[in-house]
Amino acid sequence: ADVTFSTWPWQHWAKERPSAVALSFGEQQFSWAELAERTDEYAQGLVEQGLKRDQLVAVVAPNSVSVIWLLLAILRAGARYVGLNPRLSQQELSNQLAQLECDFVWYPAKSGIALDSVQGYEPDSKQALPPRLQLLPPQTPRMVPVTWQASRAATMTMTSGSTGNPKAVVHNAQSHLASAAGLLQWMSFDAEDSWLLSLPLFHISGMAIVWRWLYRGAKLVVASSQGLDVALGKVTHASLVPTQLQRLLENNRGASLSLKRVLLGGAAIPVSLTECAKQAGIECWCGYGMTEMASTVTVKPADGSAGVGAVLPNRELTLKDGEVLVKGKTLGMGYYRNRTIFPFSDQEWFATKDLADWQDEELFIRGRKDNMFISGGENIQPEEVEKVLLAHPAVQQAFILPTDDAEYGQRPVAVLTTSCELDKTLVDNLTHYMRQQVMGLRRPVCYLPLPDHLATGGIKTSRKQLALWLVKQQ
Ligand code: 4YB
Repeated sequence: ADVTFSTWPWQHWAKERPSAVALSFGEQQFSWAELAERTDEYAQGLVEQGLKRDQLVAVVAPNSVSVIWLLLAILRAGARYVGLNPRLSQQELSNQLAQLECDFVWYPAKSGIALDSVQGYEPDSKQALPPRLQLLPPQTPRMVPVTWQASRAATMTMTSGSTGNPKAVVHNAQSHLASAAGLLQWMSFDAEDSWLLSLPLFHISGMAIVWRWLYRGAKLVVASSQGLDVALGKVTHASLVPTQLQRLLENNRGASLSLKRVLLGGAAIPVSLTECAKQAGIECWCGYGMTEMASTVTVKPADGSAGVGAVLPNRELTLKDGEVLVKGKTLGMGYYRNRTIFPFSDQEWFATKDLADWQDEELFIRGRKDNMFISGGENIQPEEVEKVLLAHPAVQQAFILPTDDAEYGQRPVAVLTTSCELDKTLVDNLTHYMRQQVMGLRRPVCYLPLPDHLATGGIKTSRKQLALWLVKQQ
């Protein structure tokens, strides 16, 4: 059965295992006792700066140890945490801050973020820049009177989907902990193990790492300036998106890794990738999940097939006309807009827009409903064609996008990253290969290299950005 906490999880562990290492950052280490004490201090520091219960703090930063202190201290103060991507343009950032009506903002001193200069943020205007918080110990220590309540709104996590404006998904501690508990029933993560904060805390995949750590009372490792590759050599667990694992295997050929387990997700996971990892001694788990469900929904140990396994405890999943519907204890409280939490439209099931089917008790994701397009009357599901491209030995990443065409309505274009230059020889080779693999209208009419600025934008390449870029190429 799931563990339930009668106090803040860190206080629980400070009592149970006070001297066990909770948090590690470069040479610095904090025990659970120290962690609980510091969290209280930072929470008092925030309260002294005016932070009140149920207020919202935006943290605009890459992962760091400060971001962990902020998350814990904000929760401890009874307030709410929202992480924003520090790579957003100033304009995007100001839009998100305004849309969320944040009460406070935090960003690191040397971040290059200069919110004061953002247009639309004039003093005294309705969209005034939220005051900047600092992470400081209190001047006059006294208790923060907020008590642990797992059902109160705790975090907001932005999700963009593939189209439209980003939405803020609200979760309470209960659903995060239910997500952690269910996953850890299947994937072992013991108190002696350590999970690297290998994905950004402003994305659900990073947020979920923190709650698994809090749930288990294990160790969280935050990468120091030496970077993720070095840190990966010192942990037992990590969460990675497929392209990260691919890069890791390329850079670290044969190097010894202490990694016991890697949880993969966020995008289609090529079988060739998990097979490669296996040869390097890394046990991969293939997951399928989403922000609204506090990360992983289905999972399996990698086994050479392209499925994403079965439904974890604390989640329910069904298919309706091929679309994945989900619900359960891990479903968030709703989307946040106008200082209000709007429960997901259909109270019962949340429609994911993902298309899938079952094969022998295992879920196979076929692609997103909203990515599908029509060429000469033929339905093209981009992900289906991408899978074939990814099976070609020279292809590392593949995106199929529609381009407008007078005769066919739309036609597929392939945008790729490849292990060698995408020159005429490779294009001819791919054209020949695709002719054997897929039927006429589904074959790409042209092959383009993925531009760098879109390949490294963050954790997921945005199809929307890619489509905008593609229009400019024609
Ligand atoms: C997929 C997909 C898959 C998601 N095949 N499409 O802790 C984890 O579960 C984790 C570990 C490592 C890396 C990522 C994760 C995640 O949480 C990923 C969750 C996520 O991507 N959330 S999202 O809101 O940003 O996007 C959700 C969408 O991503 C889904 O609706 C799918 O369309 C797609 N997706 N896993 C194919 N295995």
